[in-house]
Amino acid sequence: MNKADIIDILEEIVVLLELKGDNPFKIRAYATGARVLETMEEDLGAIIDAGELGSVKGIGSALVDKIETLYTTGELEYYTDLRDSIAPGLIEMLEIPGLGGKKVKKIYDALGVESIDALRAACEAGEVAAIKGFGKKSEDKILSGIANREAYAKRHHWWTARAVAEPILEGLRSLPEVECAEAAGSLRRLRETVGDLDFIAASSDAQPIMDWFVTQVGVVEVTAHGQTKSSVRFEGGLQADLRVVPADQFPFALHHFTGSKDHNVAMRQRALAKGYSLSEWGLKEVRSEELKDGSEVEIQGHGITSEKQLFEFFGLEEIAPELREGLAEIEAAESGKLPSLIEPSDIRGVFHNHTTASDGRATIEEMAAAAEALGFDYLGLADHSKASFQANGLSDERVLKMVDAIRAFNESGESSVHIFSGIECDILPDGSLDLEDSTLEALDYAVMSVHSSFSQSEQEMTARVIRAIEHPATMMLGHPTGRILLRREPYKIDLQKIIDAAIANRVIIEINANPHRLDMDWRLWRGAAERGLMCAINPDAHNTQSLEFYLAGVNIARKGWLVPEAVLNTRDCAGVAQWFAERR
Ligand code: DGT
Ligand code: CA
Ligand code: CA
Ligand code: ZN
Repeated sequence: MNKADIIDILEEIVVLLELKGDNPFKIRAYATGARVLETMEEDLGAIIDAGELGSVKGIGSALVDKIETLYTTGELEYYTDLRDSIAPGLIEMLEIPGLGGKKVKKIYDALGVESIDALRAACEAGEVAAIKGFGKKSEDKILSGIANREAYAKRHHWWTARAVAEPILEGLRSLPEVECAEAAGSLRRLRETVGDLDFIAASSDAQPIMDWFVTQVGVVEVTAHGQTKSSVRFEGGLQADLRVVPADQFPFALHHFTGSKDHNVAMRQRALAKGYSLSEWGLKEVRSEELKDGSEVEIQGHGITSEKQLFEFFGLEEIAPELREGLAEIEAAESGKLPSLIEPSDIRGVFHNHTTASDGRATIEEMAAAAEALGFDYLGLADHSKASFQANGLSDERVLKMVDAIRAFNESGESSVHIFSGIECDILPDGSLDLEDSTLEALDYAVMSVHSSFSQSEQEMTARVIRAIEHPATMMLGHPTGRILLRREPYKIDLQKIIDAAIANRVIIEINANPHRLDMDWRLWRGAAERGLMCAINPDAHNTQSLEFYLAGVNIARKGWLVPEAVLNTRDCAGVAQWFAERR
């Protein structure tokens, strides 16, 4: 097991021990151990191999064994036993925003509630507000957390859904009976969250495909097993439908089940205006004389073998699935005005990533190597600033040291990737910045983000962020609504005013490409870019693997109709350096 996963388990042990009300010294030992591992620069494997883990400061004797066991076997009986010793309902409660181990324990001790349903009932009866240390406000927060959790439980992050869909799709395509197969629906439209998966396959022999589908690894329930349609549920709750159609229907079925519903409605209207009824099976001419005498009109494919031909049949350019949201894409396709969307290969580097200097898990060297492996020309490192103390944010002094370290790295010639030195500087509650102007000036660029006082009024929050945007050192605005998809609602903010201020001050707004954020939302990008807003795709990576999130960011940029020119990451290293320099 790698270091990052070991840290996750140690941190989970902390929460579980808190929940049990275990000895505070023991709890602190695990918390300290996790933090020490996080900031450890040496290779964990090398230390373990040398038998030196026990002499690392902050790693107590009880932890040495456990970390070594996790490292070598990937498992830890102590941890699984601990988890099993706690009622599953209590562990579920930890998923409610704002409820950690200590609070869940307080509630349990006071009221004996052991499930989310019981917790909701207790909140509704005002019993939680009466517990010492809680109040009406935290009770309301728990209630809305439960409500959101239920609404959210039905959907899944795109990134997770794709990981489930990919092996199924590959498997389908490799079956001898399958001519072609595609994942349709919201997954194909690159929506930020996915309700269920919709697979379409072309074949004249559906039964073996159905039988294969319902016996896949990860299927925990088969909800339908028909001749041409089956439905299953995977571990983790995601459901999937598979439909098998004859090859000549495939483009029509694929188009129909890709949706969106609004897009389909608009396409059908267009078809009707041209004398056809369009469905998932094909096209039917609408001839009034035949309809009158009651004779059947045949459904035909009109020689259409691809979605491209289907669009062409109706005088349209091919519309990329991610644009099919019923937002005037058909009008644009009719007049040849669809954008040449940005593609993953346009991305030359990314900004806003973290290192071990704050709460990231990889060093400058490791991040640069990972960026190089992705084929990037440059990498922006933007660790947290000091107000984000829980993330080990950097003081002015530490920022300047980091600038030196990055300069030394660049001069060492160790990597073909150029590092831009940045910061993710906190926007304080009054809109002032967390670092001195002189510190900010020493950097190549600065991303400004809100990480505190989320409950300000819309007016306060909007004024706060605009004040930060107007600061001359601000080059990018980070995750402008703070939303965590399926978990935390955006804070209240007037984004149209923010967009206007960003354009007026030549500030870039990021697409935070973490699959749990995807903030700013794709729905706003088309209009904003038309008005001149520049975008940066920022994975907000806290480890080397997460640099890959840039792909989720490109998805959102495409959904937002963005062309390469609107995105800073498509410029080469010199172009980016020039953009930063001109902004000074
Ligand atoms: P999801 O699963 O909630 O993330 O979203 P979708 O878009 O995947 O929706 P889903 O799975 O219910 O249906 C897949 C597609 O099938 C949908 O995007 C459009 C098409 N479709 C489903 N129901 C209807 C309908 O009642 N009318 C029309 N025109 N199309 C439909
Ligand atoms: Ca779906
Ligand atoms: Ca579906
Ligand atoms: Zn942030």
